[in-house]
Amino acid sequence: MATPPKRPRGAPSSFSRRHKKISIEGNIAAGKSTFVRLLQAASEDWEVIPEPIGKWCNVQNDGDNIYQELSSSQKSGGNLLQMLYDKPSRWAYTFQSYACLSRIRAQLQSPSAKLQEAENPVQFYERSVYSDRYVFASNLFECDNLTETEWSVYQDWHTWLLKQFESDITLNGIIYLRAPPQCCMQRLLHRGRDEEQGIPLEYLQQLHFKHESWLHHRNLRLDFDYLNELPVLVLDVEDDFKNDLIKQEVIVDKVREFLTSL
Ligand code: UDP
Ligand code: D5M
Ligand code: MG
Repeated sequence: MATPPKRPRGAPSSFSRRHKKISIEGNIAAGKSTFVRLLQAASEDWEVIPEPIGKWCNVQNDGDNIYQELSSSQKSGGNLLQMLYDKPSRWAYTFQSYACLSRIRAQLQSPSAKLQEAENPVQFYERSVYSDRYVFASNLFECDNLTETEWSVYQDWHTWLLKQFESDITLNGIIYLRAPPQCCMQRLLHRGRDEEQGIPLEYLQQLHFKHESWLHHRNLRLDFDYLNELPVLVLDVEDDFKNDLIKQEVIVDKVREFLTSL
């Protein structure tokens, strides 16, 4: 049997050359999860890495003492998302460290065997370590929910950590699901996630402004040079697409066209 040709050390594998990584960005309840479910069903070559929200709502105590300083209700709940919304100035930093850890961990998992065999494999991430920082953490800092020191420490380790995992997490493109904050508010209320029921419209407006500046106007200063040049597909999703098969087809076609252009 012929031996396969040896790949030089450090050279990318055939899979990593074919493999594309796309982040789906957008405001809370814009429709990202609905959108990625649509993509998952549209092609055998496409795989979705969902946002690890389950982990944030149910932080497990694996070690002995990690909850020592928490009250008994926090010990039993371990719902970091709820804690963030109840008391952002206390929990913003903890939330950001856990969000980043859980996203990197999810992104480092090996692609499924099926994806590795695919001709044009694509992984779609629901949000990214970049929205954590340039949308959420940055906004929490501007609203005084992260101190100057916490923001500096966060930015320092975030930059360093991402550089360590650069080759595994670097994106090939971003799809921005754009919707007015009022539309997101309606969808948020309709979804009815308990932790989010007290979110004011103003919070969605702040996050919208951050997304717009990063992905629409593209005038945000970013610490990772490649992000400034990264192709972005903007999809307006104010009109319902969940229950409209024609719109879904149009959207999937736009995604295919975008992927071909990368
Ligand atoms: N939704 C909808 N029409 C759409 C997109 C979403 O009614 O075209 C609903 C969806 O069923 C859910 C809510 O809006 O109840 C938020 O959507 P999703 O969870 O997908 O948003 P995400 O927070 O993931 O962006
Ligand atoms: O919702 C995910 C939920 O998690 C929503 O309430 C926003 C929140 N979230 C996600 N990432 C962050 C960061 N980095 N900081 C603060 N809050 C965050 P969905 O919109 O369904 O993805
Ligand atoms: Mg979602």
